[in-house]
Amino acid sequence: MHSTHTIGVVIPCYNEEDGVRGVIGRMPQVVDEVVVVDNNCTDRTAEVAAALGARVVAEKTPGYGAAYKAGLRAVRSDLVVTLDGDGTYPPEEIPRLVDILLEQRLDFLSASRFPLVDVRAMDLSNRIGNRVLTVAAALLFSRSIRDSQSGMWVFRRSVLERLRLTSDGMAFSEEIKLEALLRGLRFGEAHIPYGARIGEVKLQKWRDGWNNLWFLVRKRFERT
Ligand SMILES: Nc1nc2c(ncn2[C@@H]2O[C@H](COP(=O)(O)OP(=O)(O)O)[C@@H](O)[C@H]2O)c(=O)[nH]1
Ligand SMILES: [Mg+2]
Repeated sequence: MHSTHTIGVVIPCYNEEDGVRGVIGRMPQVVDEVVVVDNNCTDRTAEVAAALGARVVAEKTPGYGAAYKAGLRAVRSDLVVTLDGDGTYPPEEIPRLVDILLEQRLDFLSASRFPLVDVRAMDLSNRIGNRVLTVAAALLFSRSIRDSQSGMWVFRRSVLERLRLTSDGMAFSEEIKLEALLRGLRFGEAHIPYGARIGEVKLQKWRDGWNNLWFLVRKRFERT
């Protein structure tokens, strides 16, 4: 709870039993609600999350976007925060990011990982891929986003009904930011430290990278 606003965190998980334990353990006091999406996990993610007090929502459709759509339907708090179940995004920064959202009267705040505080947190090919996608988004949509692929956002839950969110895959991350910008929401970015991952990487960089680029092109020319 921050002043009069309740805060809910949504964490999409595909086999993140070790990561999610750490992430929930790092949640600051201001957080009222933690929703963990169990995206067909075959490990103990759901049990671990429930034992630590999270509400676990099961989503059978595989993919990062599908997991988020289920989590965003389930969360009830006034302000929604998202992050990965792998320990890379800092839960400790939630109070500061919420302050920025409220003080600057924003609707949607995206946490930017760049410039990287710890270069070991992201390998070179991922850094290049991120750059390519960010430049492509800027050229196609004439909007500049410093970190188009960031998975940590803070927004008012009430804005969700204004966003058209379609992607079931990794493109969900760029989609939600572009939707926020294109629908005229008050959008901002704030820098956060990004750390190395706990557990196995789920991103399939070539496949997901191409899909995300293709998604941007399609979205650009589908626009009405
Ligand atoms: N890639 C992927 N991630 C998923 C899926 N379902 C849930 N997730 C979660 O989404 C988050 C992002 O995945 P991650 O491997 O950390 O990708 P990265 O942060 O872009 O390198 C993690 O918490 C995953 O466990 C899925 O089907 N695919
Ligand atoms: Mg991650």
